[in-house]
Amino acid sequence: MNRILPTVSAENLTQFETLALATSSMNLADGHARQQLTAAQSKIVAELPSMWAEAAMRPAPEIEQEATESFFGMLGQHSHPFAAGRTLSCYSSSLAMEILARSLVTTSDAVALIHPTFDNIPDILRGVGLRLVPVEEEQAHDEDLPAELLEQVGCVFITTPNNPTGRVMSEARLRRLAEQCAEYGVVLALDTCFRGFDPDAQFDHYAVLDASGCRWVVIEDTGKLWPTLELKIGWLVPSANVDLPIEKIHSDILLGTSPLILLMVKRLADDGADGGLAELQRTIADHRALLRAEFADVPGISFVDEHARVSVERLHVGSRLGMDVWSAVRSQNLYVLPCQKFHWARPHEGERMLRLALSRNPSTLLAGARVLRSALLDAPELQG
Ligand code: EGV
Repeated sequence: MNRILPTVSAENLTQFETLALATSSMNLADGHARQQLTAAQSKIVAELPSMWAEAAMRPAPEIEQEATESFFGMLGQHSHPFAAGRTLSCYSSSLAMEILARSLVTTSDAVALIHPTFDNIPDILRGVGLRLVPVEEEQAHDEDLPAELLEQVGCVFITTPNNPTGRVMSEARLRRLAEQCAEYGVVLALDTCFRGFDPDAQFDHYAVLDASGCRWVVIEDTGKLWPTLELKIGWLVPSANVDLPIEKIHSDILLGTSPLILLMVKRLADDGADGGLAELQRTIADHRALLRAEFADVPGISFVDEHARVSVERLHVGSRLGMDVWSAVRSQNLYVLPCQKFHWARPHEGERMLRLALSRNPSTLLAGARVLRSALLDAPELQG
């Protein structure tokens, strides 16, 4: 028998994710890393007290340099501009985005934004008063952007790999888009928070962007990779020619990030470069295979993003409504993410999809998958 649940109100995806945190539930909702630490990562965590002493003693800029070199290096981003003082660390990548948004609105009133994508990006950009023009993911990846679009915006904002689709912008495509942005004087902004999961997103983006001559800003993030209890760093990295008040606004908001967290990031990134990142990619691939196998024989169910390697996976629930499935599994204590809000310009396009998190322990993932599977198979109102 279903328990009686209070009616929910969730205004955005993060509020849907918060519901999953509030209970002792199976949480497959948010994209944060909640899997067990690996043995090597546990060892680093066990050394936190001595890292505290080290962080208190050493000059902060030195620690920041080591963290940046290690993290950007692990991800193939060798042409990062730390030496030029342009890798601005933030408490989170959303804060980096907020600083970018506030900077952009001083010189322009509109942004072209990839569609779909995680809804806090459009909400942050709109929050400072920017008008948004959707750029379909297929369009951004397959064709030149139309002149009419580039003439009316101050920035093109692309998430790569995209959340939730996992789609990665190729080097050739990035080069062409950057050339177009250079031609029109438009800032090219990249959110690369999920790049650690996909080797295809690890070519040296900074070399490509610099060669194009365009004005660019990249947002990097440690937040999705390691189960570090929300201890993380987001980086805001502008080009030399960006001509936006980014450093000023960054300094209005923070003096710096924690040298303890930066030291921890350095150690985790060194372990990542030493095989930890490849291990994480294998873990996510295993979890994706486990999930796909569990639904292989459920009628009307399909996985949307065949080639995705990011730590989230979209499930199409056929003719069912995602919110109906969401409610049915919620009554059994399983939380997933309904997808309509990713489609920030046209929510109905996401209304038959759910997003499931893969950065969990396999036992949680399997238990959640079984609840979802029986809900899809058993509930007559949910028949595809
Ligand atoms: C995901 C939420 C916010 C974000 C969750 C996310 N952050 N709202 N500032 O980290 O995919 O679940 O990106």
